[in-house]
Amino acid sequence: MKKLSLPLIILLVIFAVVYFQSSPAEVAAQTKFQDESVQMIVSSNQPTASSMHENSFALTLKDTSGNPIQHADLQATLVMPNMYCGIIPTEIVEDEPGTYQVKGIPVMQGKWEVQITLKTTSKLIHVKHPFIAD
Ligand SMILES: [Cu+2]
Repeated sequence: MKKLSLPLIILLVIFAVVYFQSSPAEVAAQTKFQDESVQMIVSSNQPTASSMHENSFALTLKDTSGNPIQHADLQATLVMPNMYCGIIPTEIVEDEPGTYQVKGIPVMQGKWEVQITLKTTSKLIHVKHPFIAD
């Protein structure tokens, strides 16, 4: 068996590093938030969103004891960071106790965020869930 040459090995290592860095945390399939009263998980329901089509995101809300938070005062918009192409409204439906579906249409390809605001009795919580639209 032929030995791999050192330059080839170095190249392979560089490719591996670049490859693993190309799936950065900023497009993670899930965004988790937790503070002293609330835990929120936001998940993309599709690996890559489709621009000009409706896409959805599942949002689960629990208190710190793990009980679902129902009828939450939630708002969410779709926004492209660093662009001025508009703030896209979403529809939010609670389909199971404490589980909400956020639906909206990203109007162009690129990097987007679902920007979520949860209003509790004591404060506003802001969570950003990044996603990519093709
Ligand atoms: Cu844009």
